Amino acid sequence: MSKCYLTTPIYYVNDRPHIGHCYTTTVGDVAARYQRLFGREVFFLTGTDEHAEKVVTAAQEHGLTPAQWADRNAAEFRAAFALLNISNDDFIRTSQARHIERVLRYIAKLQEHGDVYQGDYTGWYDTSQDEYLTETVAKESGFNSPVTGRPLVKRTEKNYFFKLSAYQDRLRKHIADNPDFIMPEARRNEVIGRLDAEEGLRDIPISRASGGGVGGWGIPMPADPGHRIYVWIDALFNYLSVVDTENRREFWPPSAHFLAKDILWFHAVVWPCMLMALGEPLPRSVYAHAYWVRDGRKMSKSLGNFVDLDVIRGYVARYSRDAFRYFLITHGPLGSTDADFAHAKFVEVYNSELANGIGNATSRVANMIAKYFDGRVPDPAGVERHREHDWPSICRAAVEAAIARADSFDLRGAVDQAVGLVRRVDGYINLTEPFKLAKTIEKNPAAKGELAAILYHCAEALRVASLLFAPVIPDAMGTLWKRWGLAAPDPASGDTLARLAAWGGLKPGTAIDKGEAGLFMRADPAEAAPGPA
Ligand code: ME8
Repeated sequence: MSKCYLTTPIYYVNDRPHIGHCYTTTVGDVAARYQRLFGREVFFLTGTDEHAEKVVTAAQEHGLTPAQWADRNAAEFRAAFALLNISNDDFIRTSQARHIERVLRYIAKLQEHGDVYQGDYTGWYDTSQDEYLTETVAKESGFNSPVTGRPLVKRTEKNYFFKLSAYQDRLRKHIADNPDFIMPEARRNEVIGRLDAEEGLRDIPISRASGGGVGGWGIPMPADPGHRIYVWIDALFNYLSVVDTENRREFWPPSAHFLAKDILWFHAVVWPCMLMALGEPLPRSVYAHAYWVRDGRKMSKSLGNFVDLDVIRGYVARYSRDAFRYFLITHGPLGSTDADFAHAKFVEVYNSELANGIGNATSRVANMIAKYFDGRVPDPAGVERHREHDWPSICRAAVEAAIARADSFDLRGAVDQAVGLVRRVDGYINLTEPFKLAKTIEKNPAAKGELAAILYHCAEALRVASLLFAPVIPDAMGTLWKRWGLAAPDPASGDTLARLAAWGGLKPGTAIDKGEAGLFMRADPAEAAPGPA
């Protein structure tokens, strides 16, 4: 079985999770669920980044040790991901021994090979992001953090350096030769533009003098406890450390690292060069999506407009976790443009695509099967009608398109294939009017066969649609399968999409339960957004 390794950033534990963190992890989750459904063996990783200076500061403000503060917030991240039904295979915390041991080994290896050396470093430091910026970037942003707007600080440190400069040419060639290495294309062009504009990559500091505010927090440099490994270097290694074990090694290299544009440089430039120095194959793709904004403005603490965990809980409680996932995936910033989180839009999408879409179509078809066929899947045999609706081909094309889209991480494109099938089923019902046909059966018994064929095609097409919906709305599709007497796909026993989606999976005679209520109840657009905001 082919292997697929997917990752999210590991998130800082100075604060609680918000929609941005939940978004990237949901993107990773949906991509992972599609890949499992396609029959690949998936390892999906998320976790927390704990050795940042801002974790120490936040802990102090709360009268706790950094470890206590990290424990508390790491638990919040886990809870947020459980709330959203995230199917990660592991959760890495950089404070764990399994990670620390391996980071020490990687650094030692880089030192042995001469890729890490000691020297002085002076540069513009962004304390809010824990990173040094190049002179060009610092100047461009008016010597303020391009992310948070806080003033940059000029710092000089005795440091260990990584020879980034030595890998520049190889990196450029790799980016040029592999169009999918940095996605989407706009981001790739940005990285290429910056690489070309810079006077050449400078070597980067990978350590911090321990006195520099970090205290005892962070991983000490091998054989030099006076220095601690710079949090970003420590963090990037998580992707390797987690699978650098006997039974997970084959997952390397990752199929994709998912992240947002704020941290693309680290992932598309620094990380691959470190991997080259370690002699490791490079990730196939680094996928950097855009940002969630709110009502047209950047989400930030000072504006108080974050969609935070409490707001997310409110949405999940009122509309279901499936509905929240669906909105993130279909209306989020997966491409290169930012996406607005607006309540009115959420309700509109929920009603039109979930309640009135897959929810209504499955109820409508199940109700007619209940009424006209005693709740048993009718037998379509021997009836040929509406040849222009070649349902097996229509479904096959939708499945193929969904696979192609999901493989290139166009998750909305993949789920849109399911939405498209539902629309076609609705259109087919309006065209064939089975409810009118049912009234003619008494006079014309042949109409019964036609009715059976129409409803069978509708139900079977919806079954195929449900498979394509499942990675995004797994709870609702699980409910549907139970009602319709279908087993949930079990990829481990060879249930791949290609096999499951083959026409005819719904067996005539199977009992269909129409359920107490539709899969998604219609929402009231006039109701205020779930708080607290
Ligand atoms: O950068 N819209 O952690 P972090 C969309 N620890 N996504 C957003 C977002 C928004 N408004 N805000 C945040 C770090 N994100 C490092 C990463 S990885 C080796 C180390 C998401 O807690 C997005 O994925 O600041 C972004 O890249 C990430 O959160 C930053 O999380």
